[in-house]
Amino acid sequence: MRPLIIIPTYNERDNIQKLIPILMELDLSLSILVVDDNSPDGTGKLVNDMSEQNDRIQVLHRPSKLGLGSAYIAGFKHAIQQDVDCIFEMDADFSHDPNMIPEFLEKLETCDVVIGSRYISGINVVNWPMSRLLLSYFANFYTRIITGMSIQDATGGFKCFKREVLEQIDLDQVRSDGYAFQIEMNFRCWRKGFRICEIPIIFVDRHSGTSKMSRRIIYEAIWIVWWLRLQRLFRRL
Ligand SMILES: Nc1nc2c(ncn2[C@@H]2O[C@H](COP(=O)(O)OP(=O)(O)OP(=O)(O)O)[C@@H](O)[C@H]2O)c(=O)[nH]1
Ligand SMILES: [Mg+2]
Repeated sequence: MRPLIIIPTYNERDNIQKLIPILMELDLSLSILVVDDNSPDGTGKLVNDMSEQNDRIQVLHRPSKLGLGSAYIAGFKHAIQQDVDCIFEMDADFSHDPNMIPEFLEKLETCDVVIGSRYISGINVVNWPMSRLLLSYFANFYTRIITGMSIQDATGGFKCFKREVLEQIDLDQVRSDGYAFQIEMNFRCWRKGFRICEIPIIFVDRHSGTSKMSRRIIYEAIWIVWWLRLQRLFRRL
């Protein structure tokens, strides 16, 4: 398996500087694609310097903060042009433990999409305020009810797709950006009949840097699940 790990970044200099060497030491034949939105803290420049030293590290520069969903779409399009077998989504801020990657790869032998789930085998979230945990937990409950998907953690951002999955999804049609982006990608995979599996992960709140969580991200997720339901009803998805 040749995995590609996509990491979108916006002002994650300290985190990415530590994360990339850890990923490289995992001794998997993985490569890394950072999608940076011209971070004012110089994240893009830092990764650029790293990529000149190591051809397993790549960086895609975008002109400004254009959103998480579109960063992943740009990364996916780039990824499927390359000789890789599976594509990961991963945050830069150490909420996602790099040591879990081998377990995703193992699970991929029997599934097409593997989601790192905070909500199977209990609630595995460390250091989040109760309000945020409740929001996330409720968002997942709401998503299950409205969309009909039985995924426990549909908003999680640590996941892996077989390349065939991303090749078959019409990436230009994906419209959402924040947590809704994760829900929409899962929904599209589910409607195409791909096997979606979850494995338990422990999610830890960001080590450093600032949060990009916003009200807009929540509102988007609220209406997108209804939009997905309608798309399904009219058999457009
Ligand atoms: N390229 C790009 N990356 C982004 C954007 N928004 C967020 N990110 C990155 O996406 C990943 C997830 O974003 P986070 O801000 O950690 O989102 P979160 O985990 O829900 O919330 P916090 O950890 O509380 O900030 C991180 O690596 C961010 O740097 C964006 O607009 N563009
Ligand atoms: Mg985070």
